Amino acid sequence: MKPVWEIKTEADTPLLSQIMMARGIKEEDLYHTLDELPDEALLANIETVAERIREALYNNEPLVIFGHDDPDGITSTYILYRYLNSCGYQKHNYFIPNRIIEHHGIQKSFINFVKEHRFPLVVTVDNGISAYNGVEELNRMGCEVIITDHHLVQPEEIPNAFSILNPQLPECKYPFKMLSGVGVVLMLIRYLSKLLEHPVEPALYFWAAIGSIADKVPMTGVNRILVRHVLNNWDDIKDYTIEFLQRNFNRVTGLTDKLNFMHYCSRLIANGREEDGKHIAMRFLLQLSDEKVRLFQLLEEAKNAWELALNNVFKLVGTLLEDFEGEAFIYYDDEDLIPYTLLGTAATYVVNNLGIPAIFIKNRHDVMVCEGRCANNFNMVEAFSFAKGSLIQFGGHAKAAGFTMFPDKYNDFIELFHDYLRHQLEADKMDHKLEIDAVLTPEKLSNRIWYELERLLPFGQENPEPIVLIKDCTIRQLSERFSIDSCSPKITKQDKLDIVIQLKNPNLIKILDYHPVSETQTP
Ligand SMILES: [Mn+2]
Repeated sequence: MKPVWEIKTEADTPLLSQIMMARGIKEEDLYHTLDELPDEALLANIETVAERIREALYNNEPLVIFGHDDPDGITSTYILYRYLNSCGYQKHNYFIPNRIIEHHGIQKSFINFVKEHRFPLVVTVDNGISAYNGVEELNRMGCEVIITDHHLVQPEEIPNAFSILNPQLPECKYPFKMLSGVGVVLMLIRYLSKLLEHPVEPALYFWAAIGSIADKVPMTGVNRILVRHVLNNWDDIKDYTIEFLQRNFNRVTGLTDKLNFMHYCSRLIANGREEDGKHIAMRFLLQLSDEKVRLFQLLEEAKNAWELALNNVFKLVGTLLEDFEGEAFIYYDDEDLIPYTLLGTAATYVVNNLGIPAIFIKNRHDVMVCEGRCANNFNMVEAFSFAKGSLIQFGGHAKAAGFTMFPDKYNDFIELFHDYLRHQLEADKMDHKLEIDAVLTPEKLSNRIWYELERLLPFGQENPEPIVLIKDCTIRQLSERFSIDSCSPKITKQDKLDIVIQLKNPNLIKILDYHPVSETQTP
């Protein structure tokens, strides 16, 4: 279905002001600083959580941070671990579960780890809110559990934890709900720093920004303030790992370079799963000796292998999408073509290309696992919740969620999912709108325009890269100035068209849609 173009701007003003007008961004929105962050005390239970951690510190009581093996989970674990280090505490440990070996959340290996080391206290980061059974088991062993998480709360299955820190809790008054896992941990650390009168190192903001970017949280509100704070105070960050990594990266000067470097960091720590709660990225981050070089090489190799696997998945999904028509994309990987850890990425690829909800299902051990992704016009958690009668466990965010299910429930699930989809489609008819931020003539195009827009950085969810209508233009004109992503083969290079592009970086654009010149209606 062809989208309807919605031009929300007045042409003939500078590009930046066109975009700001279209998005309702005011000048002052671009200048918020840490001083304007909401008071962390507004997070429900933060006092209970912080006091319990202080008690552990003062009594030199062992505790273990239970993380998650993605960049959000790694940075969450790392900044809390490092903050406790900086307080002079020595009884803290960490455990990063391995999703290749075990299902998501608190599983046998972690229970055994806690049993073996007799930890009286667990702090989960970036997970835990759906670990009802895991928390029960830890409680039975006499272990107290503090949950810090940012995933959606299922009110009928809230774990019996000692306390829970999650902006998604219904009783939570914190005004910004879309923090990443590491964002929640950072707010806890900021609160602790007042309680303990011990400062937060600037580098912790850098790692919190890395986790937030990687987790694709909306780049608005608190998240935007965090990332902008890091970009604007780059030189104040003293961090051995960042200096080490910058030596292995191109020169970092402008804002765009800095963000590219941050994306690189997040990709680097996206790999490194090991067994028994260890993780190469965690070991790399914590390592100060020469061993750091070797761990870095291991991470680089893992990153390269991962990028290769990713490309293969994109190729595969690309062929699946050729000539696909439908309101949702459901794929059962019965031939085991997509690694489990790339299911979510495969689904994201579909959403980016077709704009429809996508779910990828495959067998894993003795159950089926699924990752679902969607755009703003759908809610994946709600869809799974609708079908929960056929699921073992589900959780996540509106736009990114997952579940496990017994294989004999597959048909039931598919039927329920379709029911939900049909309701949803009837409810809002999913009108396809393409919101255009600015209108330009081809003469105004150059690689420099990106830099005029750097004040809008970082781009991300809810602050996407600018979408610009280029009037009366040929593909040839565009390709003289930019590399072009996903150019439809049906367009000939010389035809005069009105083309909607998205600026992806200084030299790369993506073509989103086009009309013959006569068909575009302008306000
Ligand atoms: Mn997360």
